[in-house]
Amino acid sequence: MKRTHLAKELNENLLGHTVNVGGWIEDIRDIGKIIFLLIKDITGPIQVIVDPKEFPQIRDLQRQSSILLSGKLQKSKAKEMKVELKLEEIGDIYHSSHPLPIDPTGRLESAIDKRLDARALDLRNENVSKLFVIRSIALEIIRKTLREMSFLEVNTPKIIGSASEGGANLFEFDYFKNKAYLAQSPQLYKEQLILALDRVFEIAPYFRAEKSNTVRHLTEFYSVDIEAAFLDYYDIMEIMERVIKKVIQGIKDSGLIDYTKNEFVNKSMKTNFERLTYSSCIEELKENGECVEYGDDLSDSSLRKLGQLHTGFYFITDWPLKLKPFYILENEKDPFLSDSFDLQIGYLELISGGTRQHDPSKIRNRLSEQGLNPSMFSDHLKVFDWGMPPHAGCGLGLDRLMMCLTGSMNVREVVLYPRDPYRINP
Ligand code: AMO
Repeated sequence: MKRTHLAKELNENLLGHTVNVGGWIEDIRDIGKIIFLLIKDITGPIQVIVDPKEFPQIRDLQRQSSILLSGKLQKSKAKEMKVELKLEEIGDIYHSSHPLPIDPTGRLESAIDKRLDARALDLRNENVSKLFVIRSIALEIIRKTLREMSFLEVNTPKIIGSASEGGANLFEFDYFKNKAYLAQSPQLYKEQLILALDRVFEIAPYFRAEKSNTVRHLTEFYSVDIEAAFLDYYDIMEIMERVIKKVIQGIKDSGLIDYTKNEFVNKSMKTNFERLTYSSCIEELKENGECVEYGDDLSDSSLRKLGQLHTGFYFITDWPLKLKPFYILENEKDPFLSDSFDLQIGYLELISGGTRQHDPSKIRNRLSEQGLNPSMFSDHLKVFDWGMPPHAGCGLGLDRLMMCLTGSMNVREVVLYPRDPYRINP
C-alpha cells in the first residue's frame, strides 16, 4: 500500500473516494460497536471509523504506532471535522514499544529535559512541531526579504584557523596536529566579502564555549548575519526592522499564532521600533533608581528595567566604544562612543551590529588595545588595502527571535537538538 493523501488534502471533493493515508495513532476510542481511530500526520488529524467485527485487530494496536490504511471518505458527524474515513484495509503497521519515555499527546506533561531526550517523539505534539513550522516560515521570509534588498546568501567556513573576534569563548580542537576552532561568528569573512559582493548574508550555526546556563544562551546557536558596503548602522537598523516586521506578518498570515492579544507584537507592527541612545538609557535608569555608571555595560537588571519602560522592540544605539569589538567604528563627534546598536526585546538582546572600522591602522590599534595580536589577523587586514569601502552589518540571534515570536520561555524550546554546557546528546 502506498500513501495517496496527507491529512490536509482530505476534503469534501473526495467524498466516496477510497484514499490511502499514513500517520501515527494518536488515539483509539472503543465504544463497542464502533472504534474511533485518530490518525495524525504533520498536516493534521484524520478520524477513521472502524467496524470491530471486520477489523478486531485494531483493539490490540498501541498508540503512537505508525500505520498505513485505506478507507472510503465520508461526511463526519463530528463537529470539529468535515470528513472521516471508513476503514477498508489495513496496510503495514510500525509498532511503538510502550511505555514510551514521554506522552506526545500532551495529556501528561514532561519536563523539558525529558522531552529533549526524546525530541523526535516530542515533535509529534503539534504545539511543539508548530514551533518548527514557524521557524521554517521565518527562514523563508528572511531569505526572501534580504534577497529583495540585493543581499546575496553566502556560506563561510565554520572550521577556522584563528579566532574571528578574539575572546576566550572558542571551541578549540586538533586539526591534523594543528589547532583549529569552531567559528564563533562569520564576522571577518562577511566583512571581506563585501569588497566584491557588496551585500551579503549568511544564516548558519555558530559556536561559543561559554559556560552560561541560562534560558537564552546555547553553545551552538543560529545567527542571521548581514553585511553591506556603503551603508551605515542606521541603514542596517532599518533593514532589520523591515525583516522582523515581514517575519511577524508572515507568522500572522500562517494563522499558527494568534497575536491579537500580544501587546508587544501589535505595538511593534504599528510604529517604528523605538531608538534609544546608550546615554539616554543611563539617564533613564538613574531616574528610575538603578545603580549605573556612564561607560559601564548594561546589566541584566538594567535591561529588565528598560524592558519595562519600553515595551516592544527597541534599539539601543551609540554604545561606549570600549564595550564593543575591535571592528566597530568610533563615533565621529564623540570618540568615546561608537556607531553601534543592539536590538532588544525586554532584557533579551536579539541583534548586535554597527558601522565598521575600515581604516586598517585603526583596526590594528584597537586589536592591540583589546589584547589581540594584529599579526594573527593579517589575512583579514590585507583586504583593507585592496580598496575596502565603508560598510556596516549585524548579527541577529535566530533562536532568540523565534523564542520571543513564539512566546517560548526557554530558547531550547525552539531549537531541535539544543547544545549547552550540559547537553550534547541526542
Ligand atoms: P553577538 O556576539 O552579539 O554579535 O551575536 C549576535 C547575536 O547572536 C545571538 N547570540 C546568541 N544566541 C544564543 N546563544 C548564545 N550563546 C548567543 N550569543 C549570541 C544574540 C546576539 O545579539 N559579530 C557580531 C555581529 C555583528 O556585529 O555583525 C556578533 O557576533 O541574539
